[in-house]
Amino acid sequence: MARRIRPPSPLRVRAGERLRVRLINASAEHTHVIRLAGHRLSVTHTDGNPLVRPVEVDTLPIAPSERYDVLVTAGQPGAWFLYCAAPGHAAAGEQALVVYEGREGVKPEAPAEGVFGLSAWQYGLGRGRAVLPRPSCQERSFDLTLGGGMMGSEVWTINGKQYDDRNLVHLALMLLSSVQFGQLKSRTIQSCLGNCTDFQSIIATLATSQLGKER
Ligand SMILES: [Cu+2]
Repeated sequence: MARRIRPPSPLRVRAGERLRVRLINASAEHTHVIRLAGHRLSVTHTDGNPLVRPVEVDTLPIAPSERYDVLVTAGQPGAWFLYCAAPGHAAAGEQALVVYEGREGVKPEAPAEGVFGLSAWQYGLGRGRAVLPRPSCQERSFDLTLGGGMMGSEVWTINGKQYDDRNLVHLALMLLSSVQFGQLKSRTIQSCLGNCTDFQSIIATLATSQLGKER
């Protein structure tokens, strides 16, 4: 923790309400372990993508840049801390008081460090829900062999070929599209583009379709 932060004003809730809480870890390097004392967190979305079904946990570790949506049922009238259970974090200010209407005078339990005995979110617990339409055309597979970087060279290649800046934009679109059209495997992108015969035409076609033009 670089410095102590000032806790925000108490969050007011009403008994029986269902709250949607959107959490973003905007730090560069800390995983924060979020907990609302006395309540379970029902994880519904990861990075904005819906899960097949919500996952109920006591704590939610959030890595840098991750986003989560959770639902909380306000069924424990009182005053509770929403806080980070990572050692030292709540004491450094990562805490907000959640107060039920009519329970303003209640003294909350102090935030407890650690997650011993508590269930924690982990990636294996959730499965993403398909939100995009299934491809209507024939599936094809393309093997893309990546080179460079950790492979020992500063020259980044795909199937031994370099791409200029313009193509990098197309490549980014293609990687986005690969999520839409199939599964991005370690070195294989499955695509449904029936007329593509080589990598260059995949990029061009996907870029076109991503931009909403007729293909
Ligand atoms: Cu933290």
